[in-house]
This record gives sequence, structure tokens and C-alpha cells, in this order.
Amino acid sequence: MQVEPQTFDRVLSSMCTEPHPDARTAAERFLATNPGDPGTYPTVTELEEEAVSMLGEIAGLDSPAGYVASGGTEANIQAVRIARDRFESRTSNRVGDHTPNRNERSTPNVVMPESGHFSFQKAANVLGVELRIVPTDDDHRADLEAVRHSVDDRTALVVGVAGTTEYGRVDPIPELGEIARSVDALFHVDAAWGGFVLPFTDYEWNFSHAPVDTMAIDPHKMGQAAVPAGGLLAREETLLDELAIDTPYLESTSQATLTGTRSGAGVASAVAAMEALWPGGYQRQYARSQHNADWLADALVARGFEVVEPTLPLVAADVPVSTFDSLRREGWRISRTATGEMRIVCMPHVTRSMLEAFVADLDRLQCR
Ligand code: 0PR
Repeated sequence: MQVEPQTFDRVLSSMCTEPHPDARTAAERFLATNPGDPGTYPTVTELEEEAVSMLGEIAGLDSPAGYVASGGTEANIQAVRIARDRFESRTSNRVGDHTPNRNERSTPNVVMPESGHFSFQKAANVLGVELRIVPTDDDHRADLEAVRHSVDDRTALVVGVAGTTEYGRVDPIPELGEIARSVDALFHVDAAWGGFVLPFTDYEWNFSHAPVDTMAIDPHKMGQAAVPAGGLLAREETLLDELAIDTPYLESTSQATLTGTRSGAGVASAVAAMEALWPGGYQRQYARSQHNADWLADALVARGFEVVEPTLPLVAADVPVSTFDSLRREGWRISRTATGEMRIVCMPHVTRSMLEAFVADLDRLQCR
């Protein structure tokens, strides 16, 4: 097959990036290993323990439980699964219970701001829970009053997002954690994208700031690991017990992951990237990315566009559809928010010169 992989030189919409060179090498070395079978592949299993311990350090958790998932979607689905099963054992009302009026009586719910990722829709769908989507405030963060009004004694999980997909916003995590506790629900933080930049900001987002039970934090996004490398963290091992399934054919006795065979390449590359970059390399990258986002925001404001201030390295701006389409035709990979703003994610591969070329194209296309 003679197809060249796509280059990153016009990619401004992705939350994935060019892996760190060490991550690339490690991925190749571990391509044929399967961390889903620890009895057969003990080396990659040890690497996975290292990955979880480093993710814990990044997320403010001393003795973390968790594993390297296929991405944020899997981590979010598993968090909902843990919470649903917790809720069921707390109320002894199984989802498989088909007694009349079971739905009104016992369907657990998950309360999430509208900025939550669509993976929670998949989770709700697969797991048979009700997803209660609550509005965000004027700054695109979870509206606490709305969350307070939506939780009840059937709330299994409250979700907060630390680095939203569309605007890069961080929800008020400690307050959301308190609301979750007030109804005995678990609290999940989706830091799939933000987890590798937030340690260098003043935000209160992690396990040490709030009663967080589980977290999604993805090495294959800002962590600069190869795809697929997501992260699921849990405050205690017992939370993962909710997921454990007996594995009669394997040397190990149980499996907590959603997928069976998994990518050893993802695991090894996550460890290699974190060893190379945590903390100094990530900190420098965050500074560069944030600087680029601020520069782009200023450039767009100077041209008269309405811009959502980039509080993390992600810029959303109200650019006319015709201009957006012309930029796409020039090969720029850009995407739109649900309400139509152009969004640009300042990932590590997005350099200042790329953004300068982008703005030059924007100027050229606008004056036509
Ligand atoms: N949580 C958050 C906050 C995310 O942004 C994403 C992915 C996920 C979870 C899911 O992660 P995985 O894809 O690793 O399972 N975010 C967007 C996505 O769906 C990023 C995105 C959005 C990329 C728009 C391109 C685009 O045009 O991939």
C-alpha cells in the first residue's frame, strides 16, 4: 500500500497530535503485545502500572487505581458503568429488574453539563441510565444551580469537565463534587483533553482539590502519546471492582477493562511520553500552546471577529460560514462548535508559523 499518512501541517481541529519521538519508538517496540493478557505479556503489564502511577501523580492522586483505556470515550463509559453498578448495589435495584414501573422507580441518572462530550450519550445508551443534560452559564461552564436542581436520590453520577471539547472551559470542580456528595452520587471529572495542561494553571480540577471518584485523562491527546492511549483513574481500587469480570481462559483471574485485547503500543508510548515530558516538557508545551492561542485570539479580534477568550489553548470564534468553508477548501482542518463557531485547538503540533499562514489565508479569503 502506497498511501502517505496525513501530515499535521494544516490540522487545527484535532485533539490528537504528533507523538513525542520516544513515544513513537516505544509504540513500535510494543506493537504486538496485549496488556489484556497480563499472564502472557508481563512486561507491558508492568509498564501499565507505571503509566497509572504517573497519571495519578499528574492528577493529584497518591495511590491511584486505573488502566490505560482506548481513549476518553472508554474511560467515560466505564465511569458511568462504575456509578450505575454502585447505585444498584446501594439501592438493590438491578437494571435487569423488569417489575412494572421499574423505570420511574429505579432508573439511575447521570447529571452532566451540556458541554460534556458525546461519549456520555453512548454510555447512557449502552448502560440504560438516564442522561440529564443541564445548561452551562454565560462563560460555558456548568451552571451550579441547574446541577443542584437536577440531582435527586436516583443520581448515580455527576460529571464535571476539566477542559471542554468546544471552548476549553473548566467546570467548578470542587462545587460539583460537593453536589455529588450531597446525594451520595459518585463524581467523575472528564479531563481527557485538559489533564496534561491543567497542572500548570491555577484551576482546581483534580483529586486533591475535590472529592473526585473517577477521571478520564488521555495520554493520546495533550500527553503526546501514540493513539490509542486513554486513561481511566479511580480514587480506590474498590471502584474498579465494580467492573471486574471473571476470566476463566486467562492466567489472570479477572479483567476490569471494557475491551479485551488492547494496545501494548498505546501503553508503552504513554509511559515513554510521560517519562520524557513530565513535568518540565509538558509545562513548556502548555506555555507555548497558550501563547499561540492568545496570539490567535488577538489576531481574530483585530479583524473584527467575536472570540471566546481562550482560558486554555483552544480558540472559538464567530467566523462566517462562507469563510469557514473557503478555509476548509484551502486544506485547513478546522471544525465548528454546535452553535457554529470555528474552533481551533492549539495542540503541540500547531506552531506560530502555522497560525500565521492560517491568518494570512483568512485575510486573503476575506477580502475577496
Ligand atoms: N472527553 C473530551 C473532553 C473530549 O474532548 C473527547 C474527544 C473525549 C472525551 C473522547 O475521547 P476519545 O475520542 O479519545 O474517545 N474530543 C473530540 C472528539 O470527539 C475532539 C474533536 C472534536 C476532534 C471535533 C475533532 C473535531 O473536529 O474527537
